[in-house]
Amino acid sequence: MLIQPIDYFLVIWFVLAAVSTAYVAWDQYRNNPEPTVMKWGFILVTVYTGPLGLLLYVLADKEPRPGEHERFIEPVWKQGVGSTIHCVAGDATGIILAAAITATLGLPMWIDLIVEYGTGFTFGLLIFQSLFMKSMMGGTYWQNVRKTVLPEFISMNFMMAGMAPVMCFLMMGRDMRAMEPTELLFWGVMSLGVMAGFATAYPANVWMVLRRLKHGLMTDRRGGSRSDVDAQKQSSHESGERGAHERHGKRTREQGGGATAGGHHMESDATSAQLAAVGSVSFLALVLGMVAPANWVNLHLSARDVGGAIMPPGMIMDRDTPAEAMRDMAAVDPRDVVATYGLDIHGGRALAPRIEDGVKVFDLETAVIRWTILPGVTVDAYGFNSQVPGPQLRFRQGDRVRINVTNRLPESTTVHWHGLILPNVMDGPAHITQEPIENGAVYHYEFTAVQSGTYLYHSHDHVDRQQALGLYGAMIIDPAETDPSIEADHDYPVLLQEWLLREGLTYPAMPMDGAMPNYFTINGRAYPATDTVRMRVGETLKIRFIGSSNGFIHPMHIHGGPFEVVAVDGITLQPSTRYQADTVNVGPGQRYDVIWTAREPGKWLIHCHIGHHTTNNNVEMQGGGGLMMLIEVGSV
Ligand SMILES: [Cu+2]
Repeated sequence: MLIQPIDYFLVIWFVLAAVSTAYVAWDQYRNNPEPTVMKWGFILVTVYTGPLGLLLYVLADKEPRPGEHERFIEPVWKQGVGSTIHCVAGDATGIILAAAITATLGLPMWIDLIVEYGTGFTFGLLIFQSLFMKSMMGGTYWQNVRKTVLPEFISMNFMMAGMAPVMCFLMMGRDMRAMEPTELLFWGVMSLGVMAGFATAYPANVWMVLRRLKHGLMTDRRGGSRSDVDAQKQSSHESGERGAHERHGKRTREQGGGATAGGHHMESDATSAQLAAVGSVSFLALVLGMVAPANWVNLHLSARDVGGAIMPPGMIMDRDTPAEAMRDMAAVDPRDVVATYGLDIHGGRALAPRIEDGVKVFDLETAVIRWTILPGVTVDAYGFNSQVPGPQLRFRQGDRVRINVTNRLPESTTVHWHGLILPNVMDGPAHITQEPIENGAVYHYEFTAVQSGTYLYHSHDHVDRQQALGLYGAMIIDPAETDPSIEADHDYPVLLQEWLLREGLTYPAMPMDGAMPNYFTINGRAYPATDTVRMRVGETLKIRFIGSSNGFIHPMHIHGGPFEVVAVDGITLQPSTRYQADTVNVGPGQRYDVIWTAREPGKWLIHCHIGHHTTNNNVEMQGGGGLMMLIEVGSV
């Protein structure tokens, strides 16, 4: 599935690459007078570089009109292209094959790079360079391998110097789907890497062609004629006439039987000092290209470690950012979403228990859902029973309660019953009191409610990620004996949350670089999509503020006069310790039960007093956004 704009671009790119390759292959075999190995060089490079490969082919190699190939390919820049093509065809094939294999094996990136260099060098040397040379020069295969080691070394070094940084920075950049050979992005990065490698290898190839260390392009006519530019120049000198491609062609054929002395004497005029200098610089470039990225990205990680994570824009990722941190902060994969819910579906709906042998049984199931927080704005959330917040669990003090938790997330989870006195093994922290619930598994939590009041439940595995993505819900325990002094005409829980939604992807919001939230919800909705409580003058409203949010404190304020704080963290305050306030700081995990009296008719606000938390993506809509809701009071 395509989940980012770049994916659509890549589809178009690869269609163009396929068309370009088909054309180059067709034209090479149908029209172009060239040795087979060179035909394949252009075909492969066009596979990797798409329309750019086609461009190079048409501008530098494709015979413009019958009989013109020999003269057409003469310019040095074209010879340089040809030389780079047969280097890149082999090297890139080796590098890309190695990258796909090492990624699948889950090897760390720094090992990938070394394996890629080795494979690229081997492919280039043993396949393209040596075969190419052999077809040009004759001689045995191994003689040619020996002869081409140095040119291949220089060319491959420069090629990798260009390709390695592209791979490191893009594969381990924001969108690490680029690490996965199953993703288009991986192949896109490979293509871009080959283009960079081509560009960095090109100057050295031009030099090597000039110094006759390498061959560039050449002509191979059907019926035995064969020449390259060197041979042609020679023959032109001899005959005083150019373009006679048939004339000297037979020579190379004739000496093909193993003679080491080639028909056109490929002898380089490069001095040892020049070779040493170019070789050294190429090696330095290689080292720089392979090592420098380690200053910025963590090359110890493998494709498997990062699992195709897409990181939030602005997250600081450096050379020692652990893979676990990346996975926790990564976007929810839209491909994991199993269902989409609109504004007509509310979160925190009361879940009726079934009674089994006197036990109140609740079933909770986690899943990845698309949840609407505003008209036209959805988050990819982790939900209990496909809602955000999870369903409200309500039971009575003294009840025996069993909660079956089934996990359908792409990762393990657990549930913690926040604030409750219960057996340790039922408490929920992953790896501390229980093994995490893996995907598809069920865990049975069972306890007797000894307390009463306002509580919450939430994930206690990868908490920073899972709770931030929606795994929380209210747990309301009614006292065994009702206490009229803490009851009100209306009862409304307020579960707070922060969200980070960018470019269509949902990241767990956290108080850290790059993860700061831009949407805020009360009961899974941002204002103006939040509920409105309707009541009449003289009536009372019990608001249960629940700090289900993951990393931020919200000073929750109610307009229209003070309220009375009657319970804190589920504990009912003695009448003498209850107090009046108009704002309570609701921190993560905290609960405040407050009773507000409707004194005057009108629209009264409940909102967070941090201005930014009452905006939607920094925009105020209809007077606000985010953590805001209305109490609409009618006259008596
Ligand atoms: Cu706030």
